[in-house]
Amino acid sequence: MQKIYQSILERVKKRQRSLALLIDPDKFKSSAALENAVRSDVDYIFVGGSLLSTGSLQQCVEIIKKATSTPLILFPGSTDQIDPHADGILFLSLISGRNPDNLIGKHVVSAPILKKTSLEIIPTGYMLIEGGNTTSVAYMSNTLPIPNNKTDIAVCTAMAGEMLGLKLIYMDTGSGALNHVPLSMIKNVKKNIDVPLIVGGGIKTPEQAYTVCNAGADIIVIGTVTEQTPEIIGEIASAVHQNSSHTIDLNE
Ligand code: 1GP
Repeated sequence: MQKIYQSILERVKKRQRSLALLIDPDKFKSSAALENAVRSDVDYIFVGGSLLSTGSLQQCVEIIKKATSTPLILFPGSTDQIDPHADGILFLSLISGRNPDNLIGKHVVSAPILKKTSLEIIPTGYMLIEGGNTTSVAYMSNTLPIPNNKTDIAVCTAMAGEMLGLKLIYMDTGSGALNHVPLSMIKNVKKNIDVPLIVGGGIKTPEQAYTVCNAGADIIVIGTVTEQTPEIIGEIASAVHQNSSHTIDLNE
């Protein structure tokens, strides 16, 4: 039973935009972001990072599960970021890149581990978009992000991902990116796919969250800004949920 994915589909059907909070176990030093998330109606919590050096994924998952029943979804940067106590996992194919390890190699390694868990596995086409600086994910994945003015490449990549059977498309400029994914790119990708669209990276204000949703993102992901200013989570959640009643004009 694909409970999380079904909830995403239902929210998309009702035109409800969703907010996901990304928690990087390395940066999870205080629970301020988590406390704000619990208070602020965050819809999903993602946990993971491009590189874990000091933090403990297991400890992080345990603390979050104790604090909230919000669906906890692993967003793994590597095959060792699997914890059976989470609710689900984005099974990521880095389709914007040409690194075979991120297209199939790591999946082969993690498949037998995942098979032994009851994690909901959500096949996700992950697309890295150039966001104004070199992010950890671009460096660690050894892939080239799609240039932010190459909307046609982004659209064709997303369409191919959907045709391959991936259930979500996640466009990301990477954690700590200077810029979020361009609005015109979001609009064009959204127009050309039917699966839900996640957009993350470089979203720092409620206004940006609103416009990114308005451009066509079904779920937006925020991380870095919440590590610096945890109290902004409530304002961003309001902006995202306020957008839910708004009818998106994809022809704008
Ligand atoms: C990164 O999309 C997430 O994968 C969140 O990015 O940390 O820049 O908010 P930020």
